[in-house]
Formats: sequence, C-alpha cells, structure tokens
Amino acid sequence: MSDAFPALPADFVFGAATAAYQIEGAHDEDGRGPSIWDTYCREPGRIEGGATGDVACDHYHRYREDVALLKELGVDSYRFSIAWPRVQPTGTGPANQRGLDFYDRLTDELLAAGISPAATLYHWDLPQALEDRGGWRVRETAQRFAEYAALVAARLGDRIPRWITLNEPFCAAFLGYATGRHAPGAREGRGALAAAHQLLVGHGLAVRALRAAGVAEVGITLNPDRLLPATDSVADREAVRRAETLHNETWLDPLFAGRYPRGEAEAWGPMADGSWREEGGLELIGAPLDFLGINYYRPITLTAAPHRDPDPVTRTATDIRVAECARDDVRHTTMGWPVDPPTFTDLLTDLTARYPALPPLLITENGSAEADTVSPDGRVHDTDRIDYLRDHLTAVADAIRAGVDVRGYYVWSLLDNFEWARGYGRRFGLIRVDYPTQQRIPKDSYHWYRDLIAAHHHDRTRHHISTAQHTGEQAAR
Ligand code: IFM
Repeated sequence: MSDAFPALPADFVFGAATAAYQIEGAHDEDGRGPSIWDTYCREPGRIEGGATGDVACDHYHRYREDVALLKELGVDSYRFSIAWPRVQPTGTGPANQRGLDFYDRLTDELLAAGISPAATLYHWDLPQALEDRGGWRVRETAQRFAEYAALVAARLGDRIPRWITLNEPFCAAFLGYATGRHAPGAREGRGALAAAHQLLVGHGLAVRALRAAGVAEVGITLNPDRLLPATDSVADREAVRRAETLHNETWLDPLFAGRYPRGEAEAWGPMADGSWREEGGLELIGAPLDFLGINYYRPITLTAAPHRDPDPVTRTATDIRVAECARDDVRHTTMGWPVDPPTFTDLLTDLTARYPALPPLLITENGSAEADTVSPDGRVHDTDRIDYLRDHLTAVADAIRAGVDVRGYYVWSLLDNFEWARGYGRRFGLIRVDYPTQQRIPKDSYHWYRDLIAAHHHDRTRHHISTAQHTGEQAAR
C-alpha cells in the first residue's frame, strides 16, 4: 500500500453508496406508487428550491452507465436501496413484478461487472398508503415491512449477499415525526417514540424474513452521533445526555444490549411510559446480526437551547438544530458540518467499549458536500473532498489499530443527488451530475478513490502471491 493512503486490512471492502429516492427518478413509471417523499416534496416550503425526486439523476434509465462508472472505480461492493413503493405500490399485496425487474437488472449488471451488491430495504420512502393508515406509528407498518422484505428476498436473495433492513431509523422517526424536517413532516413527541419502536420491530421482523429466505448477511445501518457539550456547564451536559438518549441509546440499547434506554424516563418524563410497546419486543429487536452499518459525517457540539417547546421529545429533536454550535477551530462543509476526523475514531472505539455484543462494523456512509465547480479544463478539482475522505479513512484505520472490528467502507455518495430537505444544492458525489443534461463528470475524488482501491487490491494480490509462494516453498522443503 502506498504511503499516501491509509493502511487498511487486506480483505477490507471498498464501496460506494446511494439511495433510491435520491437518484432513481422515474417516480411514476412501471407501476411505482407514491411515497411519503413524493407527497412531502409537493408541500410548499418543505424543500429548498421546491425540488423533488421526480427525475433526480435519472438512474432508473441510466443505471448501466452508472454501473460502468462503478466498475471503472474498482469498488468491491455497491450499496443501493430498494424503493418499497416500486415493489408494493400501496405497501401491501403481491409484488409489482415490473418494479422488482428493475432491481433484478441492476443486480445482474453489478454482478457482471464483478461488484457485490448490498441492498438497503428502507431508505425512508414509505408507501404513502401506509402513512395514511398511521405510518411508522403503528404495528401494521412493521408487519407490512416484513412482508415486503420477504417478497424482495424471494426474488433477489440468491444474488444479493448483503442486506440492510433500515437506513438511519433515527432520521425516519425523529426528523420524520418529531421535527417535521423530513417526510411525513409530523411534529408529535409520542408519535415519534412510537415510530422509533415500530421501526425497530419492523427491523426485527424483516431480519426473520431475510433469514428464512436464506440470505448470506443481514444488518442494520444506524447513524450514531458523537455528541459533545459546548461547555462544562450542567445545562450543556444535560442537553448532551438527552440527545444521547434520542440519537444513540434509543437504537443501540435494544439492538445490542437487550434493554430499552436507561435514560428515557429522565429524558421523556411521562411520555416514556412505553404504552406503545408490546411484550416480546426486545427479543425480536435484538435478533443477532452479521454486521452493524455505521453512517458518520461529523460530531455535534451542543449547548443548552432555551426550552420553549413543552413536548420533551420534539424539543430534544429540535434542540439539535437550534443548539448545534458552529466551531471556529475546524473547516465546515457546505452542509455546515464541522470536519473533525479524530471524532470518528473516538465514536468507533467508544461504541465498541460500550456495547460488547456489537457485531462487526461496516462504514455504510461517509463523505462530504463541497462547493464543487467545473474548471475550465472540464474537471472538478475537489481537493477538500479528497482530504475529507483520506482523513476519515485514516480515522477508521486508527480505530482498527485500536481493536475495533471494521470490515469495510462505503463513500457517500457515488453521484451528486437529491439531498432531502436541502434539494439539489448540496453535492456529495464522487461523480458530478449536471442535472439539466444528466451528464456525469467523475471528480478528482473519484480518481483518488480509484487509485486508492487499485493500490489496495495490488497489495492484496502481492500479499496473496507471497503467502502462496511461502507456503509452496515450505511444502517443497
Ligand atoms: O444523503 C444522506 C443519506 O440519505 C443518509 N445519510 C446522510 C446523507 C447526507 O446527509
């Protein structure tokens, strides 16, 4: 491995990630039904610039070109998500085969390119018909999710080895049902806690369905946060404590410690009565997993926000937006997020210490939104993104050296895409997308990542050859 690149284990998996609603477009083709994001984007004032995912990167029609770019990049694995409303337009009933056909074609294209597919079942695009019946607040949605998982696995489970049930359920529950910053745009503390629980139950039921279908690997992707108090004051430390419950323990405790979060009574008061939980929930949620996916971008520095909102859940979820401090000691990306790679190592080592039952980790997202421009030479010289990726991969290598079991890393994202409430103004891609023409321009970071992967593969081959030679020589002796 060249000195310019972080040293990672020989069998480390390099990948790139995307999500259906952010790239596919084709919002009403081949029988796809509306999702909560189609509805939310049409509500005035929700999305910057009034953008929608109707066309996005037109990946639905251009997936062959995009897989060719992945092949050229040299990734071992590609993480994409499956749109539930393509498979079940109203969230129930038999599979819409035309919807599944798309993922069938994509999967075969990836396999033919030598790339291992990794599929996320839920990256936030709930069929609108299910939201109309209560959405993630109700148990029925968790049950429907498991049925959907079974339909998809029956068609694709023989060729997709790696399955992720949910992506960042924190966002689905608390941005979707508490702050209203994501679809479906609700602001209800109790509803958000119920959604958090039913998302986890849905995960547990989907794990069962995927295991029954015999798929190779099952996991979930969380976005645990590294939360830091702005000062040592009691108020700031309490703000961090409540945020710990909301962001981290709500997910990690039932999944990996067999308990509901200890801090919830203190954080949510009477709302923490758990009236929405059923018996046996913990057993279902805590089913053993093959890996935990971690999405990490930046630390959050918090100061206590003025408590205007009487609902402790919506208040804590909203506090993050109100109380997150900009820092003057580090650079910020165009998301306004501070760049502080050592906090990534801290997060990974801390999680490993706090949750002894954690399965192996995969970094399922990491990347940065930068103010990219096309230079007169026709290229995108995104040196800030290269620095970000190198420094975060180095942070992962440091965590591995400290004893954390990290098996792979997926860059977010392959393509510039629809960044939810921020519309198309934030660019995370290794590949620039010129939206009016849909032209793809690989950025300098794409070439950097390609070289890193090639160097790693080269070293791996050399290692195998020298090990084989060594073993051969020993046998000959
Ligand atoms: O674009 C999102 C992705 O959908 C989920 N994780 C964070 C990314 C950047 O905000």
